[in-house]
Order: sequence, then structure tokens, then C-alpha cells
Amino acid sequence: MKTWIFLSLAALSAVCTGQHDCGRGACYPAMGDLLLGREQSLRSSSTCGLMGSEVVCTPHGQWKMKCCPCDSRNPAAYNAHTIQNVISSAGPNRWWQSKKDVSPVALQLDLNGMYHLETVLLSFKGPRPDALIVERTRDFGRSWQPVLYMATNCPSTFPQVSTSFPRTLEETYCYTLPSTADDPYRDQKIHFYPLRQFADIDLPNEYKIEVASGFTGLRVNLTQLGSVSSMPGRRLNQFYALREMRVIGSCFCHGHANRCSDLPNTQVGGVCECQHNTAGVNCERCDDLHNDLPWRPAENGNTHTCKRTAAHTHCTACDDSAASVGSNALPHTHTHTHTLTHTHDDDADADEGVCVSQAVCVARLAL
Ligand SMILES: [Ca+2]
Repeated sequence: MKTWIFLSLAALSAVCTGQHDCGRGACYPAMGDLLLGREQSLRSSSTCGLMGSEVVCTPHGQWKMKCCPCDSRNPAAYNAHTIQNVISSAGPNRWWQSKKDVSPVALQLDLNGMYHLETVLLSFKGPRPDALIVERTRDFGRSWQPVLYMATNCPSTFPQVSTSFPRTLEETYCYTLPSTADDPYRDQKIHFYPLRQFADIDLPNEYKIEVASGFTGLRVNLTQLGSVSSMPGRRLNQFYALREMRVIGSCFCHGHANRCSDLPNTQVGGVCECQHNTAGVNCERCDDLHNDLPWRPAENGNTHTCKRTAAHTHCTACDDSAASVGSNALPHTHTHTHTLTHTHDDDADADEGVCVSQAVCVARLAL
């Protein structure tokens, strides 16, 4: 029997349904599985059978046990259990398994840039761990922050972590996993939305996405082996095993794109197709021709579109020495690249490159 755990049935609607219209405000690309096509970016700190065949014994029926070999030297072999088996394209019959009786074990995804994390799906092959921590990094692994703690018994396993929803975007909490004591070997899926824990915090959704969804890597620390019932006279092995993992997300665009560029063999590319006159892999700046206003992330109802750069008649910007050649010097070709704080229409560019010195302006006013 498989058990589904939804840490949230009500997904964050703005993200999950996708705000794909960039014309009104913040917009977001469609989500996909970041692991597809990034198999080689996923690794585990422990895998059974990498150095040679290992035998792992589990219960078989009520009184017997079965002992199966794990041999991962050839990843394509039926009894190999490498981490790449958790990619959804490998199918439900292939799984990853740790070396027996080793804990903790870390599964780590390293990305090549900033992405938006929406959902994590972990489909455990029983026994499910009794505790795990999901962490993210935003600086390519130099520092890690917890996204969520999960444990069968939160207070005893993570006594320093609250079991109620956090009050700030910098905190997290421990989600209590249902007990598996009645059937430790059943498979169990954990499906969670990291932003959901912030649902009660009174901040705009797009701000929560901006602050709490970006990541350059994800780590799942399996910290406590699932307890298994004892069998008289038999030595049962403990291990971690995962049938499938999905990391659902998109490229990270600060609300300025509704598409990630295509990347061969992947479901989700890493480069935003920027709108709102923004540019960069993550639309993290105004493009070269639109620097009149400071760059800002888009908000609901406000695109914060970058404005076209102005360079036109601007008396205060020039060297007074221009006055020495008198009014005959106008217009001269002294260009400047001041960014003005007021906005103006594109046709103002007719003035581009024309500059009048303050002294000349004063002289003309006196005429
Ligand atoms: Ca699989």
C-alpha cells in the first residue's frame, strides 16, 4: 500500500497555476522537473554495491526473510541501485539504495545557476526514514539553509525546531510524518511545497517567491533510519531507499519572464526569456538601453518595466569650459551617459549626444 502525504493540498495558487501574463505585473514560467536531463548533477553520499556486491536482508512474509544482492558497479544491471534510478524517467521499478546500516546520508542536486523551487516529491521505498532535513543553497554550496524538517517525532528528533508554521521567511519548522510502525516496509510518498509554510505570513506572494524560492542547489539529509520490527534470530538490515525524486521548478526571473529558454535534453532551461526591458540570465538588471529607473523585481499589478535611457539637453551636466567658445559652439558632440530620474518618451532621443554647458545656458537666458 502506498501512502501519500501532502504537506499542502492547497498549493500556492499564484505559483502553481502560473501567472503567465507579463503585461499586468509579475509573471512566472511554467514549472517542470529540474532533474530531467540533470542526472549527473545529482549525487548521494552513500550507495550500496558501488565497490562490489552486498547482500541486504529484509522480511519476507511474517516469519521469513529474503536476502538480495545490491551490485551497482554496472549501473544498468537490474540489481544496481545508483542515485540516477530516482529520476522519473528511470521508472518505478528502479530505485536508489544506500549502503546498509549507514546514517546519515545526503542526496544533493547541484545546479549551474539560480532556479525557482516550487515542489519536492520524494517517493520512498520502505522503510521510510524517520527523520530528514531538506536544505537549499543560494551560493552554490558555500552555505545551506533548511527548507523544512520532517520527523516521525519532531520534539525528540529536532528539539530546537518549532512544530508550528514560521513567522518570518527566514525560519522554517518541523512537519510531523505519520508513523509507519504498523507496516514499516510500505512505500511512502512525501510531496511538499516549501512556500506553503509561509501562507499565514502577511506578505505579497511575489515577495515570498523572491525571498524564499530561489536556489542553486538542494540537499536532502536523511538523518534517521526508519525503524523496523525485530525478527527473532534474524539480523535485518536498515537502509535508505528512494524510488523517485522530482524537483519541480523553473528558471528564476524575478517576475520578469514567463518562459525559460530551451535547453536540450532538459525539461527546464536555466536562462530566462526576459521581458519588461530587463536582461541577464535571471532578468536581474535593466537592459543596456533602458537604464532610466533602478531595476526592481516585478510585483503583482506592477511590472516595474525598465525605462529607456535618456541623454539629451541637460544644462547642469557639462563642463563650464564650453562657455569659452560662446554660443557658436552649440550644439557640440560632448556626450554623457547620465541617467535621468524623470521619464520621457522615446522620441526624446533626437537630442541624444547634444549637451549645453550651464554657462552657455545662462548666457542665452540673458540675451
Ligand atoms: Ca525510479
